[in-house]
Amino acid sequence: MTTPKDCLNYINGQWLPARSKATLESRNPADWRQLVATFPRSEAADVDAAVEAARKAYSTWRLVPAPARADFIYRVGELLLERKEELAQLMSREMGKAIAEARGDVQEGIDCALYYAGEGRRLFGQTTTSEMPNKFAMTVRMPIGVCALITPWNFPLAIPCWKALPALVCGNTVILKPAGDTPACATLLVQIFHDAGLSKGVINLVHGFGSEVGKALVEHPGIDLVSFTGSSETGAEIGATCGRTHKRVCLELGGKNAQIVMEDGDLELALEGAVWGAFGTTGQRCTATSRLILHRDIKDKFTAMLLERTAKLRLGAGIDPNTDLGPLVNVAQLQRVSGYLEVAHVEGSKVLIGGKIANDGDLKHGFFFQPTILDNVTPNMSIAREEIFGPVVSLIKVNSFEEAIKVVNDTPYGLSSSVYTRDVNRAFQAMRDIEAGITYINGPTIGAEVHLPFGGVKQTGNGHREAGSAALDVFTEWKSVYVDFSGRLQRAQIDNH
Ligand code: UN1
Repeated sequence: MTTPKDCLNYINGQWLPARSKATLESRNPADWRQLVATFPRSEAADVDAAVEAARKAYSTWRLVPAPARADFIYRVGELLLERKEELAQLMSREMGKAIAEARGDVQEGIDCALYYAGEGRRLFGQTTTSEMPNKFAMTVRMPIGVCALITPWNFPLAIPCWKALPALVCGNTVILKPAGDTPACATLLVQIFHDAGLSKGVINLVHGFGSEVGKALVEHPGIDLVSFTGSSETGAEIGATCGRTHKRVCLELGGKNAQIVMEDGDLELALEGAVWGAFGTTGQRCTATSRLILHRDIKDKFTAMLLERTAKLRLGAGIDPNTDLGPLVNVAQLQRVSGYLEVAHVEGSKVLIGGKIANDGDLKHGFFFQPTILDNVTPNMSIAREEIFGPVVSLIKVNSFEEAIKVVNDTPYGLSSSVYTRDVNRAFQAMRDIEAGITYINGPTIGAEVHLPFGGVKQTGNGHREAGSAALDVFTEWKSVYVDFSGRLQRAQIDNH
């Protein structure tokens, strides 16, 4: 198969247009004149068909032994590996990230496939004692049913894999609703599931707008679970609807991640981390570093080092191996980031470098924004509290380690965090006191690995974790099973007291 150009929905094992036949376009954010793909603008009727297929498939897929389900997952991993370069190139064209990072995104999907393929032979429960004689007790994981997976554009391969692979190995069936900015990546991923031989209806793909397809999925009575990664505003709406309709819901929302650099830290190392954390993926990661909390003794020196390095970063199409920063994903994101620069100005912070749309020469047909450093930022400013999702980092000066921790925690979010220090006592204090789902010691805020739980506290989520064995708790229900082999009625709490 060649790279998809006219993407379709995948429902009950068939590639289909939207019932209405309406289509939308996916364009290259580095040069919006290039059309990457067209894709269906689906509606509630398409969602109904996908839910019907997934419900039907669930009745047989849940009975397939988990190691046999895992064989398909393993095959998906092999095919992702075979097509890694093709996927990475497509991703880089479709959403703009630098090609090395696009390869990393695909690799994260491969890692996930190998991890969850192994899970097919674990899915451990517990055996335990019973308070009654001749009675056996154990717990088993049960699949939940039909899962709607609503995924973002910033990790077009890794995030659908984080969600779909554990869902499937646990015996659920899936409907994927990918972001409208990355339909071609999602289509190629689902093509790989198809090629792996998954039976019809086990995975389905419905393209379209969140306000149409996403909404129809979340409201649909045939959906048992919604897993969503995206903005806190949309997450709040999804959570409310799922609460009303009694669906399990897993939300991965915003972040306002910080890196602390203490006066005893290795400044060169902290610099590498800050540049990678703030400007990797053009700042479009939930885990991106958007605040640098700098101890007063090193602030001036570290700022000078950071400026020198930032000035050397090269903007360009992600597909060009010399590019450090690709474009923002679309014009709305460009406007959002520009809007935050206006806010930064009004709030009284100072632009040390960048701060503008970049549109010289080859960049003029893309959605590029200069890597930006803001100084004189205080923790109460909205640029220090709200997620920007672009290449903008705020510098905040602190006088002590205690103050640094307080500032890190002073946002509504709690996804990732980092501290650079050589003091082991401070490191352990940070691990204990930072309110976040992820804390790095002497590493940047980005770079989570698939076998550890991923997610955050406070408004970053709703208490669930993706990836690792924690994802199994999202995609299964526990059942407690008692087997009484005494041959008589035994009344717990009564006959033994
Ligand atoms: C995200 O930004 O939504 O830890 C996911 C990281 C990546 C995943 C980011 N492995 O930065």
